[in-house]
Amino acid sequence: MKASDLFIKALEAEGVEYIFGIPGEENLDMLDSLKNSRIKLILTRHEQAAGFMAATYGRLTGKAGVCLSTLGPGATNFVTAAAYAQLGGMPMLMITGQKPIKSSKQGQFQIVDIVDMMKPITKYTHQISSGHNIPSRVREAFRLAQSERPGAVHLELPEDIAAEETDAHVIQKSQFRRPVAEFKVIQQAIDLIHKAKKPLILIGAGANRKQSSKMLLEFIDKSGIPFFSTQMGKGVVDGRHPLFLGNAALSANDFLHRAIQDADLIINVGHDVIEKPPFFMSQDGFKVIHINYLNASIDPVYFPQISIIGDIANSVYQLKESVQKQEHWDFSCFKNVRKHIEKSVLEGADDNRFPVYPQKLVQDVRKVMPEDGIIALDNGVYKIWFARNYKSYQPNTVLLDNALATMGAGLPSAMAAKMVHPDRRVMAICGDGGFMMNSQELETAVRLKLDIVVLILNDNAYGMIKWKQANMGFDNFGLDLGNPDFVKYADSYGAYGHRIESSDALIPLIHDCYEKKGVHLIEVPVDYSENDRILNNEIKEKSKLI
Ligand SMILES: Cc1ncc(C[n+]2csc(CCOP(=O)(O)OP(=O)(O)O)c2C)c(N)n1
Ligand SMILES: [Mg+2]
Repeated sequence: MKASDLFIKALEAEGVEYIFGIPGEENLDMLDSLKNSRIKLILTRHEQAAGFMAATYGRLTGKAGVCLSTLGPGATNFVTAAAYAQLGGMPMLMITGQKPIKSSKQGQFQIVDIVDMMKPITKYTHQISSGHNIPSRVREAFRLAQSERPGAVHLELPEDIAAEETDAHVIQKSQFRRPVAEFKVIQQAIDLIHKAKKPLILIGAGANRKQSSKMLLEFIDKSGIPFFSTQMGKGVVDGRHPLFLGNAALSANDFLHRAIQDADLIINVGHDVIEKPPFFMSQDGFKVIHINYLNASIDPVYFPQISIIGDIANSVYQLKESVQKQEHWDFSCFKNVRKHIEKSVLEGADDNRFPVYPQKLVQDVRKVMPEDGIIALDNGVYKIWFARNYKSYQPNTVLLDNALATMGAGLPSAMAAKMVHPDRRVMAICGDGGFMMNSQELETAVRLKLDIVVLILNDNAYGMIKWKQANMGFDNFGLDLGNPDFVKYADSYGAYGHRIESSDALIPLIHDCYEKKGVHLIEVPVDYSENDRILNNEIKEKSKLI
């Protein structure tokens, strides 16, 4: 068999549905092999977007998303997406081409050492130097990408290797179960939980990776211990639960941190330090029980006393079996904090000013999205408002990146989410800055006939950095930009462009867009004038009074 045919067969054996990317001449054997495969090639307009799509596919399915590029410039375009998958814990395989390695007449033209370049941003990077090794290398790449902690892997397939003949056979996936925690450590944890006066549960990104919602809900209901979530842990347990305190959108000085400071034990389910810390540990502060697939990485702000290592759902199940409500537990402060947060997240929901108030926008989006609707956020200051104020009802319905926190992933991740969940409403929410970093993918979305709505929050600036600039006492300088006419821009791609002229217009327009189907882009002028006052000052002052 031709080596590139075997490569595609190996991908099929892994259950691959799509390959996102842009082939170059070094991938032409592979492309030809793909012709007869059930795997669909999804051509994008930039490799970075293909990488974001593959990573999001992996994030939502647990199976590595696959993307393809040529050597040199195509492969270097994958770098940000690789880091996005690696830091975000999203399984993703990049396949890149290369000039022939046995003999080549092109000197060093376009040659970059891609395998070496990928080292710091992948779990595994390898050049395939013989057709014979394809089955084992592909299997190993998938195994590593998909095992905890999931991340990015890379295989380079040189042109001459792709074209050679091989008699190797595909290696089938092996069956395995995730290891589970030992009962002794569960008992130590239960002792600590029972002795604590004010235990508090934190739900982080790891709890969103596999199914752990059911067990967590049972643990929370049986123990009655209140909980909060990190930005990437949103939705694991319904945000409408009466014991849900809120979301750690800011790292410090929000209302929620009053509860965290009051706690003497945090039961951390699935957070690791790669996601922006929701709190900082100190020597004389609360204790932490770390529950995750892997042991905790120690950091100046994170040094848990007990680690329960193994399948999260099983660990939580074991805890649930043994936990008993304790008379001496005192949740009065947490309950008080919850009251303040519940009020605070709705503040501004009825503020009809135009340009639109971000707090109102968040609640409007909540109103139009069904329980299982997915919002995919790019990175900008609005991410804080959504993380803090938007209640998520189901796992993985808020796709945001608080690990690499890159701009540019909002639109591609929404597109991949719609491909994985064609029956759900999906919305991309981007700033004018982040949207323009991958706006060319509007063409891909139109070509794929995806039904998505893209909100562009327009402040004609890199607003997030303006907000930080103000927070740090710097003058307002260097962050304003100009924009295309977004309505015409969308129309020129064959998408539908809209601009709202009043705050009230947003909800009916979004419903219309979903009914009409197709790719809709809505420009929403936003009023960020109070970000600094509220996020940097008011919340801090008010939280001191709780
Ligand atoms: C690729 C990348 N470049 C730069 C940054 C730093 N950064 C974070 S948010 C931001 C501004 C975002 O602007 P915009 O998308 O317009 O959103 P806004 O905050 O204005 O709502 C910048 C420059 C980043 N996170 N990622
Ligand atoms: Mg902006």
